[in-house]
Amino acid sequence: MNKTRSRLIKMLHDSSAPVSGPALAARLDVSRAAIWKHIEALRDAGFEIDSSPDGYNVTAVTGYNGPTITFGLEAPYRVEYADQYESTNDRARELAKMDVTDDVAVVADAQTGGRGRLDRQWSSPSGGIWVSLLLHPRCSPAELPVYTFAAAVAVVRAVQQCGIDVSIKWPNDVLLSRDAPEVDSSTGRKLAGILTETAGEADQVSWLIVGIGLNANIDSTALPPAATSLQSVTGAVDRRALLQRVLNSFAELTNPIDSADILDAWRAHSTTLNQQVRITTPRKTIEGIAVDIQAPGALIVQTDEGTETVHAGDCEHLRPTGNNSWHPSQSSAWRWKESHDTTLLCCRCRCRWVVSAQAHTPSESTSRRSWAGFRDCLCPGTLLFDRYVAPRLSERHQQQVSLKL
Ligand code: BT5
Repeated sequence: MNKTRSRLIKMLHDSSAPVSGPALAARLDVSRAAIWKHIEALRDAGFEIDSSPDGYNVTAVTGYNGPTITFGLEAPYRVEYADQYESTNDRARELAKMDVTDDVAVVADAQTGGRGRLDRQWSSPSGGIWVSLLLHPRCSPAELPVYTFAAAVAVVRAVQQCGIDVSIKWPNDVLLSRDAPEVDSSTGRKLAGILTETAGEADQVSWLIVGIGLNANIDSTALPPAATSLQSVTGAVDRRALLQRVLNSFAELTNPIDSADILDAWRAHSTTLNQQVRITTPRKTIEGIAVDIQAPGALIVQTDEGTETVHAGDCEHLRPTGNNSWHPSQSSAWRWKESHDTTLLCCRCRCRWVVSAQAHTPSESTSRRSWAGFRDCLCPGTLLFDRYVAPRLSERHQQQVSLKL
């Protein structure tokens, strides 16, 4: 966008009251006729600008393009937008090869050759969020998987603000949660995927591209059978605001990067941990229980033969484990019901807890619904959990209890 126009829209954004044409003209050092022309151009780009005797003010932003995505974006990325790219990852790669040194968010309304991992096709009709971030982190390639994890967490946080329950399947899929009310067995659950690419030396990355595909305003019949879209689940969403939330959240997680925090956030949103999984890698297939992730992005799988550390592969969830293994970062991942004794296996320190049905509910009537979201394992001797008692599900009382066993 031309400089005067972006200063003009910023002035309108920053002001809580309407700003008059003469005031804008004076501050931008242009004529009133020029201000009027800029206002018309901004309206064409999708800024709803009201004009009254007091002046101009922005009432809504409906367009999806470079200027509207930049407007109000907190994340420090320059936005490059086109209605169509073959692949935003490919465009970001072109920029990297042109020695572009700033961090850029390449955004398209549609992609004609969107790619998944291993060059799989990624269906990208108009209406989705197709974005690739060109970044220049100071780290070695070995540390990069954590950026993929950060992108998945950013997508989850942004989508959850639309009131939709989603979770992460290792390594990079964002799925509609199995028990979300919108899920029915006839539709797919994959809402988003992430493709990370890089180049550099063994000890220093030159550039990193984090490509995010999020099925926003698309009818899911236009997508592969395993996929779903926000539009099919909740109706059309404000795609610009959603993209900004993804970018802001990703920037917050990665500037500066804190791998331990990102892994903890990933664990908290994971649907893979505690599942019986089958991982297919180019060399072998591994089956077992996914018990944890480890920096920079490996999945730890407990098999009959021992523990396997898997760095890459395709992951299939087979069935819930039934053995009540639980990771302390997943505070609500496993729920204890009061009617029977339960054995818990903590994935962090591998300690085992037997939680007795009578241990802490002697006075509760068993007809009340009560369960626990486990909060932390303070080994040795204490397990912390939040206890919820709900005569009706809308009434939750939260209590933190220490159990010494
Ligand atoms: C991924 O690969 O999930 C990474 C997808 C990354 C796409 C973004 S969009 C912006 C940027 N530009 C690009 O060109 N790519 C990135 P993978 O885990 O390999 O999953 C691919 C599989 O997902 C395909 O084989 C299909 O089965 C399925 N699939 C294809 N299109 C889909 C869609 N729109 N939604 C959900 N699943 C899809």
